[in-house]
Amino acid sequence: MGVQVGTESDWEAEQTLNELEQLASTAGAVVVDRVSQRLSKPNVRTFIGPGKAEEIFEAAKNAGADIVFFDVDLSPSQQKNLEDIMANIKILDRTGLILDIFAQHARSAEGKLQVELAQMNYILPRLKGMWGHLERLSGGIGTRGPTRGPGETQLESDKRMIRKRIQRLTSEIEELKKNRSVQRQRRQKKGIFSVSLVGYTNAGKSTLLNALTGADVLVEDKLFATLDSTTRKLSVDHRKEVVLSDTVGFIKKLPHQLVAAFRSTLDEVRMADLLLHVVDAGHPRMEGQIRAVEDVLAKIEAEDKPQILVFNKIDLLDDADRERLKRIYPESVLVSAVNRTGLEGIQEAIEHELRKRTVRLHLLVPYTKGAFLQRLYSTGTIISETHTGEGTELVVDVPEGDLDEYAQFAHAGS
Ligand SMILES: Nc1nc2c(ncn2[C@@H]2O[C@H](COP(=O)(O)OP(=O)(O)OP(=O)(O)O)[C@@H](O)[C@H]2O)c(=O)[nH]1
Ligand SMILES: [Mg+2]
Repeated sequence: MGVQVGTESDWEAEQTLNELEQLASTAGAVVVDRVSQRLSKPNVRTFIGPGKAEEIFEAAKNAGADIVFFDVDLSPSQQKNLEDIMANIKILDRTGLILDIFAQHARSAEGKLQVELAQMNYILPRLKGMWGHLERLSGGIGTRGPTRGPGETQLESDKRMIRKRIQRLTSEIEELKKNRSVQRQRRQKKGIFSVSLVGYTNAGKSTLLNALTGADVLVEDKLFATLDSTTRKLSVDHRKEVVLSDTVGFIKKLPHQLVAAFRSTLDEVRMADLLLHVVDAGHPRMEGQIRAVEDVLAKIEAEDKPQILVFNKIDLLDDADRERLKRIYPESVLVSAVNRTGLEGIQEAIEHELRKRTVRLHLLVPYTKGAFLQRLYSTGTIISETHTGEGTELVVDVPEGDLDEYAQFAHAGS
């Protein structure tokens, strides 16, 4: 069930419904029918109009459907009201569906904890609806008054249990997060430069990690194939060690429960020195996907990181499309991760980024080393310069990569 709210175009609505269908089949469902409705504003009780809900119920029954997926976020009461209308049919909203996929794909201990935390936070406000069902089934009259029915007592104790579980999960995740940040600090201390792959789900991040580093991360034509981060060494032409990390993909309206629960995984992105934003250049909603990724980056406070835009899957484009991309995004790199073409462009872009990093040095250059001084003028930025009896004393910002060369002239007093 797709809903076009406000000014969303038919094309846009069609594309988002396609994405919902892809999410549904990734979760293991077989889609038998698609319906959409245009709304100026959502109905408070049922989101879509109640008449439309009846209509969908009929269609779903006739098609033998078990579930109706809604491409919006339903409030707990809207979900319950819809379930009341559509007896024996499960109602799942976009967030519920994405959570289900995450639950199926979580492999690592940390991933599983994070998914469960997100699920618990999703379920908590929805418990009432679940118990409401049972109450009405088991009698009805009299259970709704000021006296507490058995369902309500059960509800209270379930809520307590879930809250406890949430606390427990939060502290276990916190524990793992500490380990992760120790590892990260070790890398930082060693001066390792860390690059993170980010991008819309299915853009080809894992394929690119594999192509660039020889890693063996699972690649699938499925949404959210990767949930855990993998970090591998990347060889670039620079004295600094560089690592590349792959992690969970983003999606339009990534559920906030997941963003919150995946904080520690997403820290990898937040702490990176450079982001490679991988884009599926062959996707019809490419621009919308770029925006969605930027939205998520803003949510995790990583929007100001240095970023290289990498257009992947260019094997699916013709020459005109490629030229158009280059024109609109002149700073970008065009690659095909499966065909391993254009990868040197990524290496160069990373090297370029590394060269931009400078360190401030205090040097004393003897007058006999005129050529060296010339080189300093051309590659470094002179902050101050004085001529002394022993030579030229300089404070200068030089590229990190050239550090070794200058070591011999380090000023004794610095
Ligand atoms: N044609 C084409 N397909 C590609 C290319 N790179 C990746 N793919 C395909 O795109 C699909 C997704 O690739 P992944 O590497 O799993 O994408 P991902 O970004 O890691 O996706 P998630 O982990 O699910 O978020 C797979 O079917 C890949 O084979 C490419 O350069 N060209
Ligand atoms: Mg992946």
